[in-house]
Amino acid sequence: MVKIIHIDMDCFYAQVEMRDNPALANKPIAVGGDSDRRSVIATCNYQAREFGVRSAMATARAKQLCPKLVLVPGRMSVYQQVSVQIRAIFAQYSSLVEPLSLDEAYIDVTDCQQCLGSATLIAQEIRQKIFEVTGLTASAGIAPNKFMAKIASDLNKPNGQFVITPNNVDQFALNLPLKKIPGVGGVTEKKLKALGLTMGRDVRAVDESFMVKHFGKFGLAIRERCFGIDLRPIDPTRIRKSVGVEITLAIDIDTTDQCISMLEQIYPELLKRIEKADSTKVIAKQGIKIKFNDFQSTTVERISSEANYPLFLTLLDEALTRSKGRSIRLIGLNVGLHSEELNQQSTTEQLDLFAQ
Ligand code: DCP
Ligand code: MG
Repeated sequence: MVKIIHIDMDCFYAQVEMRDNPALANKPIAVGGDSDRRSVIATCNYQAREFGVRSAMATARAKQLCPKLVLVPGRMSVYQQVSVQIRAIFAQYSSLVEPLSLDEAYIDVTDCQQCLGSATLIAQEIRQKIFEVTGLTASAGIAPNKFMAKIASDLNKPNGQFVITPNNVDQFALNLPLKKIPGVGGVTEKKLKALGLTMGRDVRAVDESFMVKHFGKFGLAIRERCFGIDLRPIDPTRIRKSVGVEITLAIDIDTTDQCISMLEQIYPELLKRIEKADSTKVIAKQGIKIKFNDFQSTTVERISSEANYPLFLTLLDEALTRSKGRSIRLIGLNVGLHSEELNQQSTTEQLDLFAQ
């Protein structure tokens, strides 16, 4: 039986800032841009969350919700150092480690002999070591597959862990709120709800073709999850080769102007993600992706050494010539990063603007 641990640091950037400046520890804080009206926060500590402040929220809005919020500028190089430290700890338990971001990773401990082979005890020990080495707390999820481990790591946050045993998988999947499935954002959640689907058990009651009709291939993945199935293996070679932002639209759109207004919304987020991406790589190309209302996608790319906005507009024009009367349900922008390493995959994070 496969044993997966998902580790996720608690309010990561904020916790690092509190560690390094104890004066912040008892105040609601957020890490991110301040004054600029367009800036957003990266994350916030748990005190701030009590006021409803959240990751990716506009700073202005966060300040409204929590007027005493202390804004701290981010220090990416420090977060990167911590990330190296925690990855070194994961490596003591398994060679099958798949980092998802600086503060998060899957670890396959199926063959790990330490702690009598108990994944629960291994997770505890890893969290203990993280605390000893970095002074920071992490939470863990332990489950027979990736998606359940990821959901589980949130259930006893902060500084806790949650186990889903093989015996509990079925029950957990039946009672799973669909919005907890990684990849299901606000738009998909609303659409599921409109179809009468909110829990795992609801999806089990409809057949595959229904899910494909409404959600394309992703519908099949959702349905699998509702049966507790996730066959994706841990991929230790997965390294980001591109950085992207996608937005699934609440309502399909048709005109170039509507598309441009969407680009204006997601372009700043793309720039932010590029800034955070692996600084050892350089931009080699930029691309646009459009998904039409029949779920067909098209992409247009050009060689480029930056995320050039006017060039994105040109690429948009080119992509739209392929619409043949179809409306548009998703737009994405991305840049390809150049590196010597082989065998890489790209990831595009879903930006769900309507979820906030
Ligand atoms: N982050 C970001 N922008 C986002 C989300 C996250 O810059 N939209 C950064 C800041 C976070 C870090 O990535 O500290 C890790 O993201 P998580 O989603 O794990 O969030 P936190 O670790 O902050 O909080 P939690 O305790 O809920 O995991
Ligand atoms: Mg985290």
